[in-house]
Amino acid sequence: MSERPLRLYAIALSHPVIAVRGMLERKRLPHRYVELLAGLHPPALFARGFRSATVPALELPDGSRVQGSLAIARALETLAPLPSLYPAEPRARDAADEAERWGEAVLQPIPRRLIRWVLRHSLRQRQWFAGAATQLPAPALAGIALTPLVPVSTRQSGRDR
Ligand SMILES: N[C@@H](CCC(=O)N[C@@H](CS)C(=O)NCC(=O)O)C(=O)O
Repeated sequence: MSERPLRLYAIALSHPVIAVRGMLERKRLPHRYVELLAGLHPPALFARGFRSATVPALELPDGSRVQGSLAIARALETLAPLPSLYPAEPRARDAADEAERWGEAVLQPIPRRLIRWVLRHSLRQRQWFAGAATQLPAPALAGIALTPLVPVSTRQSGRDR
């Protein structure tokens, strides 16, 4: 019987998802890309057995689930060590680890907060988002439909400032 493929659960425009797609590409790992509806992805992840609300979320061939781009990088290194995502030379490796930590803790939250703010405050941005980041039809109308959902979604993820 053939092994289950890796499955990457994602939403469009997510920067950590784009990072994980780069990792899978570098390692040439075949996988299924499953795009969820942005904003409603947390319940979709829980329904699939994940324990937290964020993408990227990866299901491994043995059925185990990993979330968070850093944890996914480590899991992929274990699953397929070569080619490595990291430099071999120890000092370069330390620098790569530091850059990775900074990217996750400091850089990542900035665009996330910006997009939540503009989605709350601008209908035009909600309409753009509906077209660019969801599979919803008729972005102009979908943007209006998102109006009451955006504050709920940002409150749920605790980042509505
Ligand atoms: N540090 C995490 C961040 C994951 C994250 O916050 N993903 C966003 C999309 S970019 C998300 O799914 N947010 C949903 C929520 O916070 O409820 C990583 O690198 O994977």
